[in-house]
Amino acid sequence: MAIQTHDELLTTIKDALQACGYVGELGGGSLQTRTPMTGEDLFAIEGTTKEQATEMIALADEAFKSWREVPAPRRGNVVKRWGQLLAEHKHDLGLLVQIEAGKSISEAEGEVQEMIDICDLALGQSRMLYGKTMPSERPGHRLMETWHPIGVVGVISAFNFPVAVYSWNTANALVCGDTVVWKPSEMCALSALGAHALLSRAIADCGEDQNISQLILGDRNVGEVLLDDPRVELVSATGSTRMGREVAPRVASRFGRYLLELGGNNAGIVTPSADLDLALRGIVFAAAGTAGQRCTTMRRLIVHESIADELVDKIVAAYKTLTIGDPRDESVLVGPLLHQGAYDDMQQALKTAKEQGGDVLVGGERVLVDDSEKSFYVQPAVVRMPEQSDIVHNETFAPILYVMTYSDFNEAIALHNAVPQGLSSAIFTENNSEAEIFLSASGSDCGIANVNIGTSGAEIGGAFGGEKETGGGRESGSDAWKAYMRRSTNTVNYSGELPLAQGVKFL
Ligand code: UN1
Repeated sequence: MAIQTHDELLTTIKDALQACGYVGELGGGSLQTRTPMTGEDLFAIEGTTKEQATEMIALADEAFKSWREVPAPRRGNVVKRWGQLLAEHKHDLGLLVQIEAGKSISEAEGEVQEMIDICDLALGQSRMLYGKTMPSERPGHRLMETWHPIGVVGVISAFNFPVAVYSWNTANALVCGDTVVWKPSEMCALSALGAHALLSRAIADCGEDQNISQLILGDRNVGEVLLDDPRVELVSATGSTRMGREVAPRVASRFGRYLLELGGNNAGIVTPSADLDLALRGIVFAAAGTAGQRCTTMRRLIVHESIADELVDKIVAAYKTLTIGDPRDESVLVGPLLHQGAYDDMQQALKTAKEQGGDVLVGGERVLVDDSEKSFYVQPAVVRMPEQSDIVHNETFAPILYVMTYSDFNEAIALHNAVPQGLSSAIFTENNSEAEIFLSASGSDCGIANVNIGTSGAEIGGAFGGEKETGGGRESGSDAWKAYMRRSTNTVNYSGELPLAQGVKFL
């Protein structure tokens, strides 16, 4: 998209939403949307009240009663169709993501591609909701497990991946026979309208019940309805650790299930044998890409002291070539931060880092784009830190890469694991045993551990999520579907006798 006037931008949004199949009003509502690209307000759309949200849960709960009876491969047709529509409207939805999250068009469309990919995976999964059969200890008995839908799944998603993470949850939940009530970030309500409209079309095209998919728009207050309503069997929430601390006990107190994908503080270790040019590219994309606003962003670099100066010089030089600006300009690699709050957090973290002995090697300063005071662009920062400091234990959702050095490999692993979060991790090495140790039980303690690629940009085929304060949940591929189902263990006796297990005698 070329850089346009504000009015042209509004027209682009209307056209993209219309192309996705959104037929509602844009304007006159209470939920103000805006774009971080210019900091300007967009449309004020209709928000959802708590009463309406509760009604949506009721509708989804009612729809569940028949959706769970629909054969899973037929449920798969809905996500198949959704994937087709997403492919057709990749650019339309990508534009909305770009406008609200400030991503380059390549990254924004990449996000929609993640949606298409998970639809493919979930379609296949709809024929593979496998349960096990185990040998029974009793003659003439069959022991097995079957998987059943659980009910309404509440999905709470964040601004930085406004549609992809929603689709990981939704595609899996739908084929598993659950219904979905989605509360997206209020920062990305327009992208949500587009993604939701495409799913509504897919449901209509397949002749299924529209009530299996519901959309709640608004701030955290309205989202809280999902935490407390006992009809919401699973709450899948993506966001800060602070949010997770609130979600988990509230949902647990009513014995609901939760799936959390919270903060990361992802590190890369670079060992003396590493291919430094490859490491450089992996590090710069992971640390500065998406303006440091991925939960998988690389925030810490732990480099062997013998190569630290060489690698750091290369990183600083590469950072100086990064194009920062309005992401509608296709030569731009680093777009805006979400808002002033994100910018202030970054400045505060840099100040603290300096107080704790940090040396800012590049970046941190604001970049004015079009002389606008309303948007917040920054030069991504690299900060050389002493081995021990508190600030590196915190996740700041901005492009700051803290660099530390090590001399002994075990020390590198200890530094790596010394933070409360545990999402993603990487090692750059050509030494096989270092790579294997990093992936072993005494290596990285994260949910994702990579060799010779950065910490971000995971494919949907693997399970996505992390340990410790990241919350322990797993979404997306592998066997993550099991979180959206309940397991039933079944013993069938066809012996005509009634032998008891463990050889117990009775009557
Ligand atoms: C997120 O930032 O919440 O691995 C999700 C990645 C993307 C998903 C990030 N596939 O960076």
